[in-house]
Amino acid sequence: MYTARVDHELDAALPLAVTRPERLHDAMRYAVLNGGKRVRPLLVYATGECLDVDPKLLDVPAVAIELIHAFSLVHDDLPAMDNDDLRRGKPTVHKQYDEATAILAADALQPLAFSVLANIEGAPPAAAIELVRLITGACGSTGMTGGQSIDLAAEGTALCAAELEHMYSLKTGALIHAAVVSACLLREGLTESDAAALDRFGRDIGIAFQIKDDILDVEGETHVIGKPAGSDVSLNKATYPSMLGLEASRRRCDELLAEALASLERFGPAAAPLDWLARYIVERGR
Ligand code: GRG
Repeated sequence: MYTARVDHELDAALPLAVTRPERLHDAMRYAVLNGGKRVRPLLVYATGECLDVDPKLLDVPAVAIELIHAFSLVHDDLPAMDNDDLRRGKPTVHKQYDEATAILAADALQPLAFSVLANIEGAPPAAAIELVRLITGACGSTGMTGGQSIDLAAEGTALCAAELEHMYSLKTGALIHAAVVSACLLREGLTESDAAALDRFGRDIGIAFQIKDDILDVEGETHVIGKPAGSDVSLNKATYPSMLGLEASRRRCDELLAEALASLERFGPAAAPLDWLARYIVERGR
């Protein structure tokens, strides 16, 4: 239900493909609306449900965060980065269009995300500013972009578990954590201890998400995961399975899941959607 909701909101937020420049807008829509599990928006809605936040308000960070996620995937697939031809079972944006269009489409998705945040209605102005602060932090040089930089620099080198988890917490975890915290920012009167529990939940599940992504790169099949299986090995990436083995990777995922679920206990049945999503993140097949 929330997947259909965010898809509808994303569609409405994106410029129409018939609006000039048509090719750029078409590429932006392709980058965002070509499938995708929508895990980050689902985390926004599930956290909001846990805290009884109006879903209309949650649409705003859900859309903004998914637009930034789509931007990051377009850049991640470029020849200068992972040089992938397949994403979500379809040609990557630079393969479907061309490299310049892919770069520009990604460039335009980021300001669109922040304009969505700036135009939030029905929340105190301070909440909009807090959301911008949270999400700029999550995608900047000490968040996702920094993590990607560390990841690229680590190709062909050996990292220990702590270094890997630091990289994962930035590259992948920062935006996932921001999805959870964004809903907290929209809940007036949230106690510090509830906020801290959800903060821990977001951090644990963000790192688990990337370890599971690494496991799927080793064990998954291209037609199921929708991107080339084994690409981490071909790129000589420093990953959890390559450094510590599959068994240790699975164990660490399970530990992080257990910690994440423990953080939810205080919320009782209201946290059922978050509980489900956390399990999905470590048990998914794609
Ligand atoms: C966006 C500010 C900004 C910078 C870009 C290129 C880059 C810097 C960062 C790359 C970060 C990246 C691609 C991390 C990997 C995260 C990951 C596991 C992505 C796959 O997410 P899923 O499985 O994908 O949720 P779907 O297709 O389901 O949406």
